Amino acid sequence: MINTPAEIAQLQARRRGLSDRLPGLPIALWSGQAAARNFPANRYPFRASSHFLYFGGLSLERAVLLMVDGRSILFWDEPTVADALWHGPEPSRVVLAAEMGLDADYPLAELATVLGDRRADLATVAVQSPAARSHQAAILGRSLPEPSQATGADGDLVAAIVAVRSTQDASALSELRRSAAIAVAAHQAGLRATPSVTTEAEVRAAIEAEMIACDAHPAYNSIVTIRGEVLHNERYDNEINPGDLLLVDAGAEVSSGWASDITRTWPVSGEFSATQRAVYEVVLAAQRAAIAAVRPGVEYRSIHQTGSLVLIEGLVDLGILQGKPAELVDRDAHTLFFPHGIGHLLGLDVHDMEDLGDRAGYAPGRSRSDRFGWCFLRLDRPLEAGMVVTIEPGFYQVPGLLNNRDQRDRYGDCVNWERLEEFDDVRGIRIEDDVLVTAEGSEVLTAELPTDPDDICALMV
Ligand SMILES: [Mn+2]
Repeated sequence: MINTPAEIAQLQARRRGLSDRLPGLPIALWSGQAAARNFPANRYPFRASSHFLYFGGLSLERAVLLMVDGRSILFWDEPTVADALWHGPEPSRVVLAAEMGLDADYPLAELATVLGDRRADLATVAVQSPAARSHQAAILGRSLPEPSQATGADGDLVAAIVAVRSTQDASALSELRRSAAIAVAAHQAGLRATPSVTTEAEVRAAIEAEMIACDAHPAYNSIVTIRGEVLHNERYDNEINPGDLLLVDAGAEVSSGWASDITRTWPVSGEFSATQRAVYEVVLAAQRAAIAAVRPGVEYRSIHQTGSLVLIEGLVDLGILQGKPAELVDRDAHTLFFPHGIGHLLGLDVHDMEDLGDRAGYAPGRSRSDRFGWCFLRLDRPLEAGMVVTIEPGFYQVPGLLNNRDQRDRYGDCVNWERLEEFDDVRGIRIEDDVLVTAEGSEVLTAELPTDPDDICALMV
C-alpha cells in the first residue's frame, strides 16, 4: 500500500467536500500524460495534474477520476505485456482503485459509456497536456478554454476546487512539512558547499543532490545566483567570488507532489560586508514583521503593506530613501527596490492553483491592481486557518527599474542616489519562508533554516 488507511479516508473526505459543494453535478478530473522529448518512449518526467492528484492521491498517467451520484470511479487502462517488459510489474487497476479509496474502476475507453447521458452535464478543469486536453474535448463534446476562463459548470467546479484546496488538511500538512524539511536540508547542503566551490552550478548541484537523495526533486527551477536582481534567474554559469551575495530560491517536490519554497541569501565569503549586512537586516525586519502579522482574518494585501512599510523605514534609516515612510509607501516608493508581491499560496503547486489564473489567489470580485508593484501581488484574500502562504520580501537593484526615466522622474526626490551608490555590492536579497496560518496566528514550516545573518553564515563551515 502506498496510501495509508488514514490517507485514503482523507482522500474520500476531499471528494465529499467537493461533491457536497456541487450537488448533482458530475465531475471528471484528467491526470494528463507525459510529453515526449523526441519519441514517445523518451519522455519528460510525468506528474499528474494537481487537481487529479489532490482528489485521487496517486500520480497515474492517462487516468480520469469521475465523481458522480456519490460514487468515485477510476478510468485507466491496465498495463500491457510490453509495459511490464520495459517498466516492470505494476499494480492492477483494481488495486490502485482500492488505494485511492474508489468505488469502481473501468478501462479508459468506457468513460463515455458509463457517463451515458450525464456527459452533457459533465464539469472538468482543462489540463496542460495537449493530448489529454483533446481527450477531454472529445468526451465533453465541446472545446475547453483555459481554466482561468472557465464558465458555467466548469466555472462552478473551479470555485469549489479553490474552496476545498485553499486550506490544508492533515495529510497535506504532513506532506508539506516533509517537503519543507527536505528543502531546509537542501539549503544547508548549499551553504556547506559554498566555501569549497567556484560556480553557481556547483552550489545548485549540492542543493538538488540533497533533494534527489530524499527521492524528491525541485518543485520549480531553482534560482542559485549572484545576480539576485534578476528575479527569476535560471542561469547557473557565473563564477562565485568573495564579495558576492548568493541568492538561493529552491524548494522541493516530494513524491506525493507537495511543494516547499525557500529563499535565503548568503555571502560567498561567509561574511557579509557592512553594506550587505545593513540591507539584509532591513529585509529581515520586513519579513519578520510580515510573518508576525499573519493570522486568520487578516487581509494578505495588508501583510504586503506591512512588509513594504518596514522595508521603507529601514531604507530611510540607511539614508537610501528620504521622506516620511508612510507617505513613501503611499507613493509606492518601495516598488523601486521591492517590485514583486510578498508571497503566494503554497500547496501541491509552488504557486498553488495558479493554473486557475487569479481565481484561487484573488477573492471573488477582486482583480489585479494596475499600480506597478501591486500588480504583481499573487494573493489578495483574507487569510484563513489552514492556508499555507510564503512570505518573501526582497531588495533588488534592478538597473532597468532604477535607471528608467519615468521612475527617476517619479521617485527622484525620494532616493539619495549618492548614498545608494555605496550599496553597490548589494544586487539582490530575498528571504522567504513557508508559513501555515493557525487558529492563533502562524507557524513557520521552514523555521529550522535560520534567517539571522550570523546563524546563516555559521552553517557554511
Ligand atoms: Mn515563493
